[in-house]
Formats: sequence, structure tokens, C-alpha cells
Amino acid sequence: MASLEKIGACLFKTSMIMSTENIRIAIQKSGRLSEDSLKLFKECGIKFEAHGSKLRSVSSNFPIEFLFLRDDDIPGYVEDGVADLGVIGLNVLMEQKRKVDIVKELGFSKCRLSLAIPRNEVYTDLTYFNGKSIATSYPNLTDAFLKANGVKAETHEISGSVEIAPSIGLAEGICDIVSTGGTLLSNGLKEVAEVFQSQAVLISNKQLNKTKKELLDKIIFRIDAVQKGQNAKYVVLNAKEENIAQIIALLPGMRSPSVVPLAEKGWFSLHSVISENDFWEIIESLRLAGAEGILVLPIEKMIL
Ligand code: PRT
Ligand code: ZN
Repeated sequence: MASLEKIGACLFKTSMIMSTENIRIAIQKSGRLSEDSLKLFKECGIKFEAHGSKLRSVSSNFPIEFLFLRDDDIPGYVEDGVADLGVIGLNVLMEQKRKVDIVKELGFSKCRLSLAIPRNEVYTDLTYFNGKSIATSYPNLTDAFLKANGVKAETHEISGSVEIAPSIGLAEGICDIVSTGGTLLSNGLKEVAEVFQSQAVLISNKQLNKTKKELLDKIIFRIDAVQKGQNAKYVVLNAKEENIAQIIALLPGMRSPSVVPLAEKGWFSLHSVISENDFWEIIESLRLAGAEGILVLPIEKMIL
């Protein structure tokens, strides 16, 4: 039979677990932000279930609870405190003008809000839009842009399929989200001016308590590590001793590269971390400087 002490200790532990405060984060249930949002938190080492009709999921290894919502509802829920955090496109956030903090740019779902007109129209500059009608799902961002540029146009808010507005005579131009430009092209339109650049951002309620602020700091720390790892590559190469100094001078490592002697006398292996872009720029110089057997490996996480 279990002793009273053991039962007491057990109850104490249970109440500790129950009193742990979860931070609540709203992410898009299904759409262009969903997959990358799920991937990001999984790469941050946060375990949770997200499938099918699930609207809510509690992590098994981090005090966080996920709410799966329509993207348009996320800024409002974060402003009201129903959720503490949210992942949302900057375009939706700025259009809604909600009072929340943007705590991190997440670097995915990149797109732009642009003005577009029928392809056969002659476009000179923004004055083209004076006196014209523009269909958009982003009337606030569009009006602010037109006003800032001294253009007097009429915006018509429509909620979807904005790109067909000119062909059905609803408006003379549109202001819509563009990513590859394929949708504009297939609707006989051309992009003429960029209004706003967007990407997914992590937003936070303005009044997080101390515990939730600490949890947010932990989440940001993990996201930073994932993001740094994504931009960096681990490079391993071999070189003769006499070429080491010149090769090191080419490698912008975290501190200085590690130089490890190889079994063959006079040869060394160099290990360093560089950004992928830097690597492509210096690859030729590395080879000319005598680097051989160059390996480029992905980095999962990077903590500086
Ligand atoms: O159902 P729910 O309300 O949650 O989602 P939604 O349908 O409102 O949004 P969703 O999933 O389409 O987009 C979510 C967010 O992804 C947007 O708010 C943007 O921040 C971002 N994003 C990135 C995009 C695009 N790329 C994009 N290409 N949002 C929309 N588009 C659409 C655009 O409206 C146009 O119809 O794709 C078309 C243009 O794409 P291209 O590649 O042909 O130029
Ligand atoms: Zn939406």
C-alpha cells in the first residue's frame, strides 16, 4: 500500500503540473501560412498534434497551447487576449490595424501587395490611377498608399477573386497580393506598382504577464536558433599546410575556423560556418587557394 507521504508527494507534483501556465498561440488552420507555421514550431522542438479537424492542441513538452483558426481572426484574438501569440501575414495585420506587438519576422509566406492594371493599358506612373477605380481586399493599405502618393482614386472593397474585377467591368485596376505573378498573368493583368511587402510575423498581446513573457523569450530564442541555422552552412574542406592561411582569410567563420590535422602529413581539414550566399561567392577563390574535398552541410540549429 502506498504511504501517505508518497501520495502527498504525488498530489503535490500533480498540482505543480496543473498550475503551470500555458502560453496560447493562434496559427492558421489551413492555408498558405499553416505548413510553415507548424514546421517552425516543430523545428523549435515543440511537440504537438495538428491534424484534420483539430481546433486546439496542447504540447506534450512545452507549456504552450495551439489554437487553429482562420488567419483573419488571429490579430483580433491576440489583441483581445484570447490568444497570447499569433502567426499572421503582415498584410492582414496592417490592414486590420490591431493593437498588438510584432515580436519576430518569420521569413516565410513572403509576398507583396501590388497595383495591377490590364496588360494592354499604357502605364506611366502613379498619376495613371487619378480618377480611376481600384478593386481590393485591402482598402486601408491601398488608400494609405494612394494618399501618401497624392493619388485620388476610388477603392472598392471586395473579399475574393479580385483579379477578375477589371475583366467584368467592376474596376479599372486592382490592388492584390502577388507572389509569383502567375495569377495576374493568367488574368491579363500587369503589376505596375508595389504597395506593401509582407511576410509572416509572430505577434503578441500587449499585456503578457511575467510567466508568459518568459515563455515568449524562450520561444524567440528557439526561433532565432532555427533561423540562424537555416541561413548558415557548415563547410568542411581539406588543404595543404602552406595554403591554410590564405583559405582561412577567405572564410568568414563564427570565430576562427577549426583546423584539424589529417592522417597524411602536411594536410589539414578546415571546418567553418558561413552563410550559403557567402559560400557561392567564395567557392572559386577557395578552390584557387588550394581547397579540396569541399563538403557543405546543413545546420539544424545555431546558438551564438
Ligand atoms: O482561410 P483563411 O482565411 O485562413 O486563409 P486565406 O485564404 O484568407 O489566406 P491564404 O491562406 O490564401 O493566405 C494567407 C497569407 O499568405 C496571406 O495573408 C499572405 O500573407 C500570404 N501569401 C503569400 C499569400 C500569397 N503568398 C498569395 N500568393 N496570400 C495570397 N496569395 C494569393 C493572392 O491573393 C492571389 O490570388 O495568391 C494569388 C497570387 O499568387 P501568384 O503566385 O499567382 O502571384
Ligand atoms: Zn483569410
